Amino acid sequence: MAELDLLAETAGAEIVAQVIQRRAAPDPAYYTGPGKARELADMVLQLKITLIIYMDELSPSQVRYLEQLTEAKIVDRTALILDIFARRARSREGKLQVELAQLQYLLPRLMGLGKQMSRLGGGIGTRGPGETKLEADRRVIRRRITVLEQEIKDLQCHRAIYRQRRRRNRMPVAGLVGYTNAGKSKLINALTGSDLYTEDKLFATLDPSTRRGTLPGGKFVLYTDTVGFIKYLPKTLETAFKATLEEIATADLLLHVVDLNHPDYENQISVVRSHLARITADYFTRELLIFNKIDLFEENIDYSRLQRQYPGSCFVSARTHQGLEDLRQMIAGMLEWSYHQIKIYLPYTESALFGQLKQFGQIISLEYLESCMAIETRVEPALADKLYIYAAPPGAADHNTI
Ligand SMILES: Nc1nc2c(ncn2[C@@H]2O[C@H](COP(=O)(O)OP(=O)(O)OP(=O)(O)O)[C@@H](O)[C@H]2O)c(=O)[nH]1
Ligand SMILES: [Mg+2]
Repeated sequence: MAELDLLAETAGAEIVAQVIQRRAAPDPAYYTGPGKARELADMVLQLKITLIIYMDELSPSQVRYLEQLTEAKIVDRTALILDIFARRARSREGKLQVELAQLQYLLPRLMGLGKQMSRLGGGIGTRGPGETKLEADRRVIRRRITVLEQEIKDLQCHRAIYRQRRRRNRMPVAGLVGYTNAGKSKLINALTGSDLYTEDKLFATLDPSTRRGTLPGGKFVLYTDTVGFIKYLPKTLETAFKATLEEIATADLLLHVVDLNHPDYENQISVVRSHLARITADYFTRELLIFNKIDLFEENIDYSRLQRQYPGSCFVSARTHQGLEDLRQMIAGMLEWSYHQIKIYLPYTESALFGQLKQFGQIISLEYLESCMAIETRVEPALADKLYIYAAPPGAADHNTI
């Protein structure tokens, strides 16, 4: 319920009352029991309430019955989140994704209305007067959905090309993931001196953006910001934003930012992990858990207990920059682990590849031979793939070729 408050505030609502009812199952007509619904109607009058937000998804007929009874606007949590996303969307892709999610939310609700109307509207075997129009509406919506899906796919192809170009540059990528409002954007700002938008409300970031930072030893890393997670993310939004999150499927490292000051942070960790484990198979091998906002604690934090519970995690404040040097060390360390140590015999003609090696790899030994350089090096997997063809000394490879 506290989170629902925050969502409502983010959407610009002012909260005047909260109502909770314990029930074995939702009432088919009023969601709460009819008695409780009438109580709500009284509250609407007394407190001049204009909007009621429900925690669960409501059926179209529940919305209609409740609107009739209370004369307030009825919204469920999914509609609320969709509304926030619609306000926040900035990029073309973000806007298209939100529109797609909204239409997918709307479509089955129109269907529901259609059935209702045809029953009201006509005699046996005739169509209700509203029905033909609704049919047309549905067709328009379906067509729009197809168009949106295609446009989103095109934009994603475009982004994949950029991603490949970045990969060709051999810069390792760290994706920032986490619950909404954990401080992902602020942490990127702290690490790179950028100015990404941050706010103490939910879903400040919708679009992925990337900034370059430096690691100890002078190597570069790219940090990619992503949309935050929330418990019970509406299905339509999950599908719409899945592709955006796939950006991080190719990241070398996933920095999972946690708001340590949030009363429910443990639960938030599980929510994020279960979402991500579904998106990327080897999530846990690439996760670095970062507890943020440690500046908000007046007494000492029991770091050793948290370290035991979450081994390999680290503690920072994106606000005061406390712990950032340790974090950079850990990022560099984790990127090293995934590095391959190989020995290659690189022809002098491969100067471009040698350039990449010097810039992005670590050269352990280098020997100038007659026709090539013998190099022992540590490089990230993608570059190692390119270098493996030079793993055999010149001449030796010929015997193996068929
Ligand atoms: N005190 C304190 N506040 C922080 C810290 N890091 C972030 N915040 C605040 O927490 C709020 C959320 O920060 P963001 O960086 O917008 O969080 P986010 O994870 O990007 O959130 P979304 O994009 O909305 O999912 C902002 O008001 C920040 O100023 C921190 O280390 N200490
Ligand atoms: Mg953000």
